[in-house]
Amino acid sequence: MKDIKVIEGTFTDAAGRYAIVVARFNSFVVEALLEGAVDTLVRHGVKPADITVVRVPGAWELPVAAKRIADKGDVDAIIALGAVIRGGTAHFEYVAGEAAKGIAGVQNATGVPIMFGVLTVDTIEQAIERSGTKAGNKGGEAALTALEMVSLFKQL
Ligand code: INI
Repeated sequence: MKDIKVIEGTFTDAAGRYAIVVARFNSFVVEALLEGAVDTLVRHGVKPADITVVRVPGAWELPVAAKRIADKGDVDAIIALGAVIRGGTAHFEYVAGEAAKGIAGVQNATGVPIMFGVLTVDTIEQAIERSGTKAGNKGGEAALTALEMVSLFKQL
């Protein structure tokens, strides 16, 4: 990489304002994702006063709430957290698909980085594994990505 200019984010440049949008649906899993996200931000030096938690009913409502927050212009990154767990009908496909598409759309439309911390899993066991047990905590991982993006955007 000699003589090549590389711009990248770090995890040590904590200053920034973060909103965490949290779906209430499947709350036993999603609250664990929220704990992981807050813990990761605070342990990397983000001030609690710079973190705002916004609750919405379900993953379906994450994009529109994220859009409203992004449009206000007072946060540097948004972390969207939810859990969509497959049931016996096609409902899962609609909710998971629109949450993903919607969040991507808001991120691209507003330029505010929005982390996709939404579990889309087949079983409750898979959700539990990803919310603080054997597959880690996807809320914490989303928060790390947010830190990196805020740090990166300060340089771009
Ligand atoms: N919302 C979720 O966050 N996860 C789910 O698994 C889920 N399922 O399976 O139904 C879910 N549905 C609710 C949805 O997000 C909306 O809140 C609801 O349809 C009202 O708009």
